[in-house]
Amino acid sequence: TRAETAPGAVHLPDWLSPGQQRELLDACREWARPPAGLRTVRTPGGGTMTARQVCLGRHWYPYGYAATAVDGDGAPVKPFPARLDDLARRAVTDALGAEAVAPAPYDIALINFYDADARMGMHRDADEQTDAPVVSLSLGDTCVFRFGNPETRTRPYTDTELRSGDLFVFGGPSRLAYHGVPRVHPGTAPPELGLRGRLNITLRVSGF
Ligand code: MD3
Ligand code: FE
Repeated sequence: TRAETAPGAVHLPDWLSPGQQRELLDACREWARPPAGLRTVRTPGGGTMTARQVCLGRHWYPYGYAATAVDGDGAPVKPFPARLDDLARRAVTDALGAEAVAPAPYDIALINFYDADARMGMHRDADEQTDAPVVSLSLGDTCVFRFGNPETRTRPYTDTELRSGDLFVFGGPSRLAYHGVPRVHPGTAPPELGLRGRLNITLRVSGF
């Protein structure tokens, strides 16, 4: 049930098996522990993101990357495991075909933790190598994912639900589209996962 939301934006529901979801969730819980664990991201305007974040490879700060935490515990970021590069390459191949796989290795993961009230406003991701597709994996509660357009933060956009185990790949003309998460549906995670809330893992090529 591959769905192309826009050119280069491909949704593969249920791409991760229950066993793979469990394995990835356990790994995310480990990565979330200090040092260099779960952080609250501060925006330049003085606000905070409602989704909390763990990074692998580089910490993300609005709007750039750093090898060492510049707030919180100041600890070096956790390494990006090679198996996540393998996972990202398989994901891009399944969604867009082997031609779309970037030559450079995937080397950054941003993991967002959403509770029932967390949201993500409409934004674009342009702090990485933008010719490599972004890979997004969802775990836990279902959310409303809003996919916009490359020109404006506003309409037209398409709302889709992202569920536990879903893969979404954003490449080509969709790589610089505005997108956000206006809502999480609490209590919709697969019960056997034992997760309250939602996790989203994005895999990226830094270009460093
Ligand atoms: C389209 N994450 O980490 S996943 C983000 O669910 C981010 O946590 C959301 O937006 C989340 O930057 C949405 C879907 C997604 C992720 C990255 C993209 C869509 C994207 C990058 C470029 C275009
Ligand atoms: Fe994003």
